[in-house]
Amino acid sequence: MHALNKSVVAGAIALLMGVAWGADGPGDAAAVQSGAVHAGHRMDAEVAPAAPPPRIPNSVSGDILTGLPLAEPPVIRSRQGVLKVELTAMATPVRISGKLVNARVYAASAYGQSYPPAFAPPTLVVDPGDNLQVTLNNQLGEPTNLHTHGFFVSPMGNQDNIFVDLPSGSKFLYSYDLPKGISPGSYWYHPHLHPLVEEQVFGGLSGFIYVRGQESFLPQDLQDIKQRFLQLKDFQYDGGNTIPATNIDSNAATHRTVNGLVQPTLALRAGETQLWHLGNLGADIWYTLELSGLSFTVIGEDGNILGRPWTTTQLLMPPAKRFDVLVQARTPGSYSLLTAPMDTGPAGDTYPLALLATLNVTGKVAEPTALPKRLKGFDDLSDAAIAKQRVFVLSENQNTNRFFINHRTFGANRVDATPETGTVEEWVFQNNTDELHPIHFHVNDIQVVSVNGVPQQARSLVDTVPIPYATTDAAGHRTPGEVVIRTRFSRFVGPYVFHCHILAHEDNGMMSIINVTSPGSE
Ligand SMILES: [Cu+2]
Repeated sequence: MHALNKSVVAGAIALLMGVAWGADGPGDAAAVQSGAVHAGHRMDAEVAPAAPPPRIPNSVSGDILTGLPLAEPPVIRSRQGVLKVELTAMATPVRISGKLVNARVYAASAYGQSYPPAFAPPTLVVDPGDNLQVTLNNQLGEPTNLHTHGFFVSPMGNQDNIFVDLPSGSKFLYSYDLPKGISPGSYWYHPHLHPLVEEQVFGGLSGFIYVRGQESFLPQDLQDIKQRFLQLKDFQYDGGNTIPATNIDSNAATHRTVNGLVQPTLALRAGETQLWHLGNLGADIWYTLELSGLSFTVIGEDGNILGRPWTTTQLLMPPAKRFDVLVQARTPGSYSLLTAPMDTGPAGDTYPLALLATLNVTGKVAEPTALPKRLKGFDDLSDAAIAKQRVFVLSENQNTNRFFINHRTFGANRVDATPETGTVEEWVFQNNTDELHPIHFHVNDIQVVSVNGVPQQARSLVDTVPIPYATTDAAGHRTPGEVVIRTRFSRFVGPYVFHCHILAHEDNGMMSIINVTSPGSE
């Protein structure tokens, strides 16, 4: 439990409503909520572009270097419709922003080139319809496997099968057949072997996958837009300079990194537009991104192109969330990419303000290009016939550190639902705990229908959605947080999971298996 700050908690709820799911005028709502959460440090950068970076409450050790130029993780691209790469998971010392720590990370090799083990491993870039072949070489000293987060592929065999259990010292070939219709956007890879997921991702095992094609939805003069992949991950280390693998405290002081660097610098020309692929690729903690009042124009979420872009000055990113955003500035100066103070509920974490990176806008004042108003439609399930409604209640026991869906922890041999292909179901999530839980759905993305009874106008499908925590009114009446989602079980059969993506919660029980069958089959 952590001290309850009512105003901040109220702000966090408002933030969720306004930023993540605002039905109308998300830009305005976000601006208002931004002020509500932490009135005082939000500033209008167009007026005061050279405001000094905020004071950083996290202690930064002397041997961690800050202010380095942002490095981009190497990119490995598919060739003639195939990408072949070997990822070696290993426990090894790596430098994170100059600091040598014992981490658990991927090295890679592809097309005769090798990529050293790194906290920010290579980005795998493919096209819709490609075949992605990943040989996972496990040198971790414990079992692991691989999940391609957000992929619309089969959950069986050697595709996105999180039931693979690869012993240390062995290799496994994954071969993912991407549908031609998979949405361009940001996906990611990470281990998914229960119950070792938190320690392996926290150790550094996560990287981006990018499906090309977002540019085709942008106007002609943005076809050659500069793109950046920004991996948001944090690290802690013990007295032996080792990232902890047990008793990880997501609420402890931590070092937030961008592409494995603490507070790097990056540049943008005044008037230029850049496309940033932002991913919270860490294990447990959240980000509330701001850029000194500059706007993020969101064109993609969780690997989905939006119907229409939306603009906000604040982006809430639970673990696993990806946003593809256009960034532009007209006035030169120094801007701070930061995560604003937030908490995840009375039983959750409290995060202080932290500077993530400094954006230097160079050149002379220049008007940026106009951004598109429309992008692409999506499979809107608002009027779909609902084959079945299911209710999932989230609860937890703080004393035993166990987390439940419908009062049960994960059962590796238990199937909790058997939807049929070709149907749409409506699922009600009721959060009876005192903290947020971001629920992630494998294989089939979902549409958010309502949040705490308020209907939502979806911008796209998503694969991760935060479920608000329970509230108690003055009379002591407790109301669970509630999110209603819909999902279409389009074509892939087989068992897969949905779970909380705070990986400590997943490892401690908050995960459930569903088995999709085709009608008439057993
Ligand atoms: Cu959770």
